[in-house]
Amino acid sequence: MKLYHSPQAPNPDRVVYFLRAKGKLDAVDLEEVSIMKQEHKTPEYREVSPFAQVPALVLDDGTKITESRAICTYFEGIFPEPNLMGADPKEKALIEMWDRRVEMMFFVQFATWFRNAHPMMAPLEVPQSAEAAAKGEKAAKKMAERFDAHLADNEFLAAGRFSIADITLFIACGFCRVMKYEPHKEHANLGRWYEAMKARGFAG
Ligand SMILES: N[C@@H](CCC(=O)N[C@@H](CS)C(=O)NCC(=O)O)C(=O)O
Repeated sequence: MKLYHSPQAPNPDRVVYFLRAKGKLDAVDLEEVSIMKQEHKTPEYREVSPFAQVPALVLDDGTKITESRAICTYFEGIFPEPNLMGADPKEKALIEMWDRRVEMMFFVQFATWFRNAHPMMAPLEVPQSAEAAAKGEKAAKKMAERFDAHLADNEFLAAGRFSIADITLFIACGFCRVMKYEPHKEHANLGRWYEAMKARGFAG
């Protein structure tokens, strides 16, 4: 199977880190797609990913899976160990709850800020909107405070153990650097958690 990815872009990185945490990065052929060169907008790549987004996974039978979390769900199914998405209904629900909070209430908000404010994104976000940027910034920073408060009493984000929710938050926090914003340096609990994730190297 082939995984289309863009190094340093957060959604593809999320999938690559997930697969690495499974110890299965060598199970896929990695093909790089440069977003900055707009390679994701070519007719050939749109055959793989009609919405022109990265990552995308193409299975050996030709099935195309886009959406980073859906790709992770597939990997979780074929590579069950170590479990990263929940082993029973309660864990699955708690992990999904936190993972969706990271994705929708933090990362999408941050991306709205970044895409609407960073000059590098001007060719991709047409037109950029200062108002949208300000709303995204405010919402993302508010959510970082909530993660920090949660991590005051919790070693991991969800279900008391390492999971996809930690991977998604780790990637998102690291990516915030592009706006000279490092939530893990502004919040002590988030900082302690971030260092623990780094030290762990996502070995599972
Ligand atoms: N919801 C999608 C989002 C994918 C996405 O937005 N990918 C970005 C890279 S991080 C992209 O392809 N951007 C291209 C563009 O905005 O033109 C997922 O989780 O896979």
